[in-house]
Amino acid sequence: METTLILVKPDGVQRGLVGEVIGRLEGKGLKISGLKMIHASEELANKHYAEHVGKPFFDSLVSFITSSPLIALAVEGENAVEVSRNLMGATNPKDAAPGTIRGDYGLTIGMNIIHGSDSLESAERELAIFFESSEIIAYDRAIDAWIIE
Ligand code: D4T
Repeated sequence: METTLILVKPDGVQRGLVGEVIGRLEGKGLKISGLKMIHASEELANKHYAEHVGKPFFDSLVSFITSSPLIALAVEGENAVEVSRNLMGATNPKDAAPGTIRGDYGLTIGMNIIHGSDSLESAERELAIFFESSEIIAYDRAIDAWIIE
């Protein structure tokens, strides 16, 4: 079973899309195993976006992600990384397919509503940035008997 990091970015929180995003993740069958609101510091943003240091959009990315609170989610399920990336849609909302979160709600790449780890390795690294291990909670859901073969 995989666990991935999902962020509802500041634009998603400001636009009242937190429930919509969580609803889509839960509706798909994924399980929330951690959830918190954070107003990200510059230090946390630099850590999370370390792979983008030096890119032309880095400064605006950090300033955007630290501009207002975000929601961090630990999301668990079979193939959770790939499944949640598919629900999100392409990085640039203009290219994201209708029916995906970015395809339905986004317009520009700088405000693309949601982040999801792009691999299991990234998920492990990013979950450790946003959560203490005690904040990710293992529990059973009765409904999983009707979701997972
Ligand atoms: P995140 O990391 O937000 O889930 O997005 P992706 O995994 O889909 O895309 P990414 O890492 O390539 O980009 C991270 C973040 O930077 C913003 N961005 C990206 C931007 O503002 N301008 C750009 O040209 C690119 C490539 C959007 C997402």
